[in-house]
Amino acid sequence: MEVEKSMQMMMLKNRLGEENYRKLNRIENPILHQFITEYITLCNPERIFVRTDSPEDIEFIRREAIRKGEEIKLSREGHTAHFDGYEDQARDKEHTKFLVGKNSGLGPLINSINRDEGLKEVKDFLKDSMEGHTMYILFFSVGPLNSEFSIPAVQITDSSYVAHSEDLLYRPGYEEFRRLGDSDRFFRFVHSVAQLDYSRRRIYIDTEHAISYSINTEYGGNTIGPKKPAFRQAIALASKEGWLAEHMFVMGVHGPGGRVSYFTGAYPSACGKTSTSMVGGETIIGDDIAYLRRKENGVRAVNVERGIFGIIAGINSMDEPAIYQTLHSPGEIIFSNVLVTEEGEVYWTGKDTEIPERGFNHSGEWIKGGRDKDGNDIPASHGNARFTFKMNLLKNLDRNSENPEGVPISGIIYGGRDSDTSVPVQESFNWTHGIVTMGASLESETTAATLGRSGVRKFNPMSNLDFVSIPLGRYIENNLLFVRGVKNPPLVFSVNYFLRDKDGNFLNTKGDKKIWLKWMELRAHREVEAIETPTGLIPEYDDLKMLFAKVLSKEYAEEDYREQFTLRVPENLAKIERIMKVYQEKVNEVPDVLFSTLEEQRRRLEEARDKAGDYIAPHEF
Ligand code: SPV
Ligand code: MN
Repeated sequence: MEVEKSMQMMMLKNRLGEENYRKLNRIENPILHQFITEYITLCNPERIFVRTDSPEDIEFIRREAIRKGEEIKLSREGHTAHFDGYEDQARDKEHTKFLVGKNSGLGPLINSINRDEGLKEVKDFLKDSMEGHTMYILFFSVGPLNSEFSIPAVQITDSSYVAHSEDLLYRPGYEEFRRLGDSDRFFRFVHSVAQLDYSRRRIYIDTEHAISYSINTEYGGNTIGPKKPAFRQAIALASKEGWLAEHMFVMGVHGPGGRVSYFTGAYPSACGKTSTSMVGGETIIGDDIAYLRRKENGVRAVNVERGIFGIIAGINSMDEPAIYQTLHSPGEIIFSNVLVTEEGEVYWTGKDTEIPERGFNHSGEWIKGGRDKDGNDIPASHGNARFTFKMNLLKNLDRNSENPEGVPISGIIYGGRDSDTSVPVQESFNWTHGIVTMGASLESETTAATLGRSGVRKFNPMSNLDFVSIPLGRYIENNLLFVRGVKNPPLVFSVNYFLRDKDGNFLNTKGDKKIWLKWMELRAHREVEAIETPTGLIPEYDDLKMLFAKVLSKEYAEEDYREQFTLRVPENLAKIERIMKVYQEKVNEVPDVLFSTLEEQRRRLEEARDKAGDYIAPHEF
């Protein structure tokens, strides 16, 4: 054993060189050394760079990204642009799989592959994949520094763009690893751009060994280890250890008298998650992933990130002035897959300036009206073009964003997208009712912006279907049991920003979400009453009228209230039907209480319909 260990260290010294060897050796963890040795041998890089938390090392990565052309400098100080391949613009769901043994119980909604088969495939692809490349070895803390919530992570990658993005998005973890000693409780990520052969793009997740692999891709959602790969690992680890990893923002909603109440929120893509977390006047902690722990006095949460990898399309100076301003100020920002002009300016779809005549984008040289090889219009910027920055560029960053103890959570919000079913905001009767009928029943309608037919409802429990790495029923059960014995569990709410009238017009404006947040904040302190309906507790008109006037200086008509908060019984019954069917047919280990809770909701809806008809206005309750 000792001989083996010293052989390994000798090999490391040879490959790493004096300086990098010294950096690695300052972390005394044979499990880490063994992991790194294995992938140096397999990937066979030309050079290796070990990144500590020092400013010089971080600066080195920034310069590498420019030197190698993975990023180009833009006209503003600190701004760079990166392009992913034309066919590499989003998460590759088809080729993202969990490596599993026999009887994993993951069921038909979760992609998996036999571990031996998957490992063989990905290791074949990784063999010599870094020939001629530099391997970066990076350390992060997934979560705040010095925090019980956080998990150390090591990333191996040959992309300086990925390494740079990770520096903006995650807290540095070299010193955390030094403190960790020889523990094996850390996440491992192996990424190689290899030959960027998209037919061999793979994202494989092995939760048993806490290793995630990603190859032949650059897009952040596939490659940035501490983001979605870590999230999938965290769901499995949390299930073992009794906490929750959730696809949630964390934000502070500011109530009367300077009070701040914290909320988390899970919304599927394109349902308003990032824009809610950045609503003007409130403060943000995070926009994507939260870890939650139960404490005697309630639930606390942290943001696992320190930056935002956000969709840029549609950001304009009118609707989102704060972020628009940030994107036009000096500061370290990576723009990915936007249009870059000759002057080094950027343009994206929905920006409120003229579309440039020409520029450079993910398709290469671009001219207005240009078409791809299949004759399709190439938009100036991709619909999934993004910005990446550290949140300290934002003026509305919450003062508790780095708190190692997290923040106390007053409410959890589940945000779906439906045109005809759920009211704009409602509170559940209790935790179980909320988890079952709001979280586990979350759906999102496809929009014209996504491929395929619009208006199709996609089942997406807790907005987590792409990430759950354990049997889905067990994951729901973990959520149900989470607050057992907790004195002040968070309230559970649902929101729907996309309700329409018979003619297809939206019933709310973008700004209304701020009112729903303020109402939830008052509910968390029991400062307003609510009306009990079969699906949950809805606001009283007078309270909303007061909030619209105070917060938005707007008149809120009683007619609007009535239309927005009318209970739509047939649509709600149809939804229960759909959700029941999915859980009966496609999900393993479903807790009984899920079915009984949906059944009770069905009975309440039917009784209400018998008394008051299909469409029931709030004053009838
Ligand atoms: C999401 O799609 O949920 C994102 C972007 O947050 S990605 O990093 O691609 O996952
Ligand atoms: Mn996300």
